[in-house]
Order: sequence, then structure tokens, then C-alpha cells
Amino acid sequence: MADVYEKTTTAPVNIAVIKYWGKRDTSLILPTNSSLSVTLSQDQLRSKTTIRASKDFKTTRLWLNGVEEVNLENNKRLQACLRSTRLLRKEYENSLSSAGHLNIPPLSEWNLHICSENNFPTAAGLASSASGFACLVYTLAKLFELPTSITDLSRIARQGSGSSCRSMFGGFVAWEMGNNADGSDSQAVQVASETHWPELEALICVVSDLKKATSSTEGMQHTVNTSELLQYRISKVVPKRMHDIEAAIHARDFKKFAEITMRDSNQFHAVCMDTFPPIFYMNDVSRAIIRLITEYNNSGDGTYKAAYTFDAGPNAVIYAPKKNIKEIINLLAHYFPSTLDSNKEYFNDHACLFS
Ligand code: 2P0
Repeated sequence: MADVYEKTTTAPVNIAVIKYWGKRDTSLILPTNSSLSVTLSQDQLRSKTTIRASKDFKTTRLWLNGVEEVNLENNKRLQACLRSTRLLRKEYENSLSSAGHLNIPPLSEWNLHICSENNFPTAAGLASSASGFACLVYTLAKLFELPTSITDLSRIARQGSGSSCRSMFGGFVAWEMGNNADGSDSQAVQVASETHWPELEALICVVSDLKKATSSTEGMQHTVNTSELLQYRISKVVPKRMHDIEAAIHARDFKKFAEITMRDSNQFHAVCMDTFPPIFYMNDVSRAIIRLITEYNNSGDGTYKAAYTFDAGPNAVIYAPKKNIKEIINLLAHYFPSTLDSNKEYFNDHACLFS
């Protein structure tokens, strides 16, 4: 088929250990604090995106999980990602053409057909927008053959969904909040690669796969507008935690990593509670998981054996050294028997429990 160009890529989910919650600029998606996450392996939770460009396409269209989104014009975030990548492609086409290259396909001007799917529940607090927008921007960059760095691309993905800038890298990733009003320094950087700490595992405990009642985008701005605790968090707590957790990651110090992770999850849910009216993301099962992990840690010799963290939903992510994962799954199976499917293989890279 002539004049049709196509690319497919996948992008993984990331789970924050220092949480992003609040924007200082809602259109450019500039956060009120820096954040840090672990990008999971692509074996379990990932987005997959295929994009076709053709001069014959009448409009740009998007299918999400097999269903077409009809009104793309009003989707400002998607438009921002398309505009920025097309601009880079245009510059690339111009540079090739001034270097004497002939017959460069003008992909920057063509319409696109975009198909994106997640292999896990969308909008259930499992960071679907993070992997989705990271995948969109990465696929566009590959389709357009952009000679652009991943950090530069992360600033584009950020305009799709803040947390997606962190899914552009594997391993341990910081989203530096930046200071500039135009967002030119609000970007993702890799703190350590995916091979740095192979003993660290993430266990995803799906407490509920229903769509959450308060979206993150809406919830975090209520917090910015009403929570006094958030001001304390962003000025006094997060800068030190970012520094300390990076040091813990570099030293592979699980005790320090675990304590900061659990404290930051607790404080994120405390600022949700301090929002007026309050926002509740955890449920009784989530709180029971916190008690279980706390007891499990107290039963050890003073070193932590696991760390919980909860995002904008009731689902738990448990970080633990690989050697403890089997014991943790047995504990969860004992206290939450209905959450385990006995036929599932749980000892892969990143285990998943589906209720
Ligand atoms: C995080 N979350 O750091 C935090 C922890 C949820 C709790 O990033 O408005 O979907 O698209 O920038 O990225 C969820 O927020 O919000 C989020 P937008 P996003 O992972």
C-alpha cells in the first residue's frame, strides 16, 4: 500500500513512590511538586498503540480499547501532544530538505488513525493515562522518525497527562517540577535504570477495577484550592523526600525506600482527606492491607519486609524484595481468600491479583 506509514509501540505503567498531586498550571500541566516512580515491566500492565499516517485519511481518528472517540477537537491534551510532535516532524522535514534530501513524506501534514488499548482496567487508579499518553507520544516519535531525546519527549507526554512523562523511561524515574513558567524544565529524568535493583518487585493488588468516582485531574485541583496541608507537603516535605529516596535507590536501601514510600502514600491520602469536601480513594480492604503490611513489618528483625502504596483508587501496590513475595502472597491469600485466583501464575516478574 503506497503512502501509508504505520508504527506500533508499547509503554508500561509507572507507580509513584513520591506522589504528584496538584498543578500550578493546568493547561501546561506543571505540578506543584516533583515526584518519583518505578516503571513496571511490560509483562503485566501496559498500553499498546498503533498509528497510521496517510495522505488519504480525511480526518484524524482515535480508537481507545476498540471504541472510537468521536470528538477529538475538544480533546485539548491529545491535541497538544499531536501539535508538538507534528511541529518537531515539520522541523525535521525542513532540515532534511535543506540538506538536499528528496521525496520526504510530509507526515506532519497528514491525518492519523490511532488505535490504543490497555491490557488492564482503564481509569481504575492503575495509571492508565500514564502509559496511554507515554505510548501515544513515543509511537508518534517513532512514526515521525524524530531525532528527539526521551527527556524532550517527556515534556510533550506531560501535556497529555502529568504522570505519563515518567513512563517514558524504565527503572526509577523522577519528574522534576521545574521553575520556568513555560514548562521547559518540567520533565522526566531517569534516576536509575531497570537493571539497577533486580531484587525489588512490585505486587499489584486489584481491590476494585471499577472506574473511580473522582478523577485525579479534578480531585487534585480541589486539593490545591482547599487544603492547607498540601502547602506544607509541597514546601517542607517533598523536597527532602525526593533527595532521600534517590539516595535510598542508589544504595539499594530497602528499609529507607520502604519507609519513605509508605509515609508518602499516607500523606497523599491525608491531603485528600484535608481537601474540602474530602476525597476518599482507599476503602476498608485498602486499610486492611495497610494493617497487614504494618504487622508483617513488625514481625521482622527491624528491617522492613514490604512497602505499600496507594494511588487515586483503592488498589494496593506492594514493593518488596523478591525473596518475600511468596510469603506476602500467602499472607494475602490467608486474609483475603476471595482476591486470589488459584489458577493464576503469581511468581512472574510483577505479580497481579485480580479480585
Ligand atoms: C502519581 N497520581 O504521582 C499520582 C499519585 C495519582 C496519585 O499522577 O491531570 O492522571 O492527567 O496530570 O497524571 C494521577 O494524575 O493527572 C497521578 P493529570 P494524572 O502517580
